[in-house]
Amino acid sequence: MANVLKNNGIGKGDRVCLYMPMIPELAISVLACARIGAIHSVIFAGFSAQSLADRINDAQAKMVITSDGINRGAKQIPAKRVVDEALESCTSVQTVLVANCCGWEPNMQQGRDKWLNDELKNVSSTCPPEPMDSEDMLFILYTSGSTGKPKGVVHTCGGYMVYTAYSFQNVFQYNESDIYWCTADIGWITGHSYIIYGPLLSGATTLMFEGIPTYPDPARFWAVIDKHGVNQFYTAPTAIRSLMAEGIDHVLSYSLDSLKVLGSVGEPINEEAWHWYHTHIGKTKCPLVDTWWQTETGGILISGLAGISPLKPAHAGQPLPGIQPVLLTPDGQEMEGNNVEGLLCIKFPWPSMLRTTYGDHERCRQTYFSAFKNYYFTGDGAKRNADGLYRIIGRVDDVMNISGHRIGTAEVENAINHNLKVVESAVVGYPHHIKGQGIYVYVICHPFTEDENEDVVRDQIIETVVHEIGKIARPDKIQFVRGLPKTRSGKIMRRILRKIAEDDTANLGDTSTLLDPTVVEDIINGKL
Ligand code: 7RM
Repeated sequence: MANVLKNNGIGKGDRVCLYMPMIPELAISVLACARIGAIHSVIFAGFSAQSLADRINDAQAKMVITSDGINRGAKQIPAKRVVDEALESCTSVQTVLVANCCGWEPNMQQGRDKWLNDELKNVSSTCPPEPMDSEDMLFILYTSGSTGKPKGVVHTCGGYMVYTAYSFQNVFQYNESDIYWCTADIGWITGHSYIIYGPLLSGATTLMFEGIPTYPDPARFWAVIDKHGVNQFYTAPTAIRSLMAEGIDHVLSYSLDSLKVLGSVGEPINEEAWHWYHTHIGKTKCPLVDTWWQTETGGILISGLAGISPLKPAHAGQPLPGIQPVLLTPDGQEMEGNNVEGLLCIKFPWPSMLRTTYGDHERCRQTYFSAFKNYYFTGDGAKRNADGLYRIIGRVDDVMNISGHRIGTAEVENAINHNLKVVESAVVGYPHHIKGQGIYVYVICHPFTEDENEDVVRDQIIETVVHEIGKIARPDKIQFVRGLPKTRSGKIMRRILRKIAEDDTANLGDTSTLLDPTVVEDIINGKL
């Protein structure tokens, strides 16, 4: 595969975007890039053509690797068609390699598009690895922040690989010949660090799953665990909650005897889900590690070590050896002692910290290193309990966590505002029993025409968001309002909108500074 990349003009430092399902060719493409020093940027295949194009253009990628289609449960998604649409607005891409996944015959543009299988026939099976400096770029991964434009988080070769291997081995206590399974998609950081790099650098057997948890039935995870004798199982709270809702019967036909360690990642795990996971999947004998980290941190920073650390439901626990978290007050004072809550920052660098945001170093400095001088600011709030264990509360910025996926409220607002019916919108997260958070939209529209009503326009707005960002950003609730709560300087007061979406209207706080306090009452009355 590395030779295929080289044959198609890819060399050290070139960017290659991967837009693919969870097939072996995806992991192979990642490793092929690493071998020749090309910088991979995996784009989650649930993103729309528009989001894909934005990322390809930001990275100025020379190549895209994709597949004809994607199997998603019983459905099939035309990946190559999405790439074709994206490339209408990308000039940097010279070659598209297409893996055969569904046996389709997609449009193949002469001179640009090539079947991966054909290319693999024409190359030698040896390819010397490219010598790399430890600080050379390994990959870019786009992630959402509080602005409308996702950032290309950059990780480098040396530190990232050292830290993902170190954290993998220590957190999961992997032993030789164990079978380890992380259910994440490689389109997110968890898949990069804990399906590919951490396990493979450790010589581990890492299981890769192309399916979805509910197909052909909600027992699929448990069937795969029994079938392959999985020893370490690493998944997200949202998956646990949705399988928990399907009932215990799906679990009972499987022994799950092979399991030794359970892991959780992506969002706070609520106590109910924690106990269900620990009791019914781990049969109370498996340590459960709640791993806190971020795209930017590259690897797990706060977590128990399986079988070594004490277990406490809904607590990520202690920092890994070498990591120094602190809790700060809003004015930047370190909070001493235990039983305190504050803004989670990291005091000293660690091997896999992000090095820059691609093409905009100043943005990296501003976002992560300027809120508090000499600290890395995570964007999360956390508590340190009486025993010194950390409990992550959640984001303190305008970033939502929808089923463990990071999405900025500004991104969704930008997408909604593309709909010509929309005058203005405001987006907030609200507690959702399965997804962790759901997307709540307040929208002001132009007057409806005769054949329009709220249901029709609501569907159109959803379609706009799916088109602009992808299905992961599909709004859960859309409320039509006549005005938004704004300060005299014109700023939307999201705090108020968040409280209304959370049904916490008893504590709206001070609304006297609003331009028009009566809109708040109207919004409460129209609450969905
Ligand atoms: C790995 C990943 C990062 C954000 C982070 C948190 C939240 C992640 C946990 C968690 C509570 C956890 N990277 N988060 N893990 N919150 N407990 N164990 O998810 O860049 O996509 O998201 O996710 O808010 O800042 S990410």
